[in-house]
Amino acid sequence: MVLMVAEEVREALRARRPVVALESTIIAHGLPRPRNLAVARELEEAVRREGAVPATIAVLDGRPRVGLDKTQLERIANEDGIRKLGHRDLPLAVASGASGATTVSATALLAALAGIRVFATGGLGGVHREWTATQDESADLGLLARTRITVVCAGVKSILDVPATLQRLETLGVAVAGYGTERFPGFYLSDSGHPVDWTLRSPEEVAGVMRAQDALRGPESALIVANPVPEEEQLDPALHARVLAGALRACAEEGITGQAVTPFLLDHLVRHTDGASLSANLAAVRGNARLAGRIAAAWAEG
Ligand code: PSU
Ligand code: MN
Repeated sequence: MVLMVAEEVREALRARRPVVALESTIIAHGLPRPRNLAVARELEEAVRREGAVPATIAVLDGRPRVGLDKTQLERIANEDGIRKLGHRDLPLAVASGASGATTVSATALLAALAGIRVFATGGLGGVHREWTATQDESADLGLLARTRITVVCAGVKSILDVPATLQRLETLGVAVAGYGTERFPGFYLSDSGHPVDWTLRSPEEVAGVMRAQDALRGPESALIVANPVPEEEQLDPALHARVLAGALRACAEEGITGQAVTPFLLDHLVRHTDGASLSANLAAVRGNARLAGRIAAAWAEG
């Protein structure tokens, strides 16, 4: 098979021990160097502390890899020219021997192919503001509508049109639950200002929903577990609103489009909040990795 699954991950899957998939776009394109490599390692460590095996996913020299060793993780963090790969890019990268970091859509697809059921990320992609002009909606949403995976995230990135994204998830039939909250989290913020219809309060409850998904044999869609960043670690909402407005303006003025939009906005926020957005982002991802580890453990129990 074209998929290269690391030995440790393969062993864990065979023995039905908990495994958590981690994406690599956040490392290559979502966080500044050299902090990104430290974060990549820290996320794997957070998963391990919950008793699960981490599987960071990327494509290196045309080979999709599920679980990276030390050198491979360093390449994703530091190599120039690492591409950003959505799921549609995978065959192109494989056939041409390219190297790239995988977004939520590509990571979820490869994780599911490898037999991994739980996946942690920061914030999902979604419907961008200005959608009527650009039609920019992340491929994450469509892929999650047809992939049986549980994604632990801090909601969708707050640079997006959050209510439009929630509506798209409803239309696409993707299950969404708040974790310990009745509010949909806002990535850098604990509360996006929008409610969720369902709340789950323990890893066992999440695993119960996953089992019900399988028992119902409905469409092979995902479960989104929206886990808020703790309030004391969130970005100041007033600062967030102000800097985001500037970021969106700069994006339009500089004519940034397509795949470059998300990395541009995230980077603008880091630079204009004196790193505060980075701290909030890291707190969110860390919490998600931890929770995903616990969910994977509850899932493996059953
Ligand atoms: N979450 C983060 N940082 C990121 C991303 C998510 O905290 O960089 C990435 C994910 O890989 C997600 C991608 O799939 O951004 C969405 O990009 P786009 O809007 O171009 O689909
Ligand atoms: Mn996009």
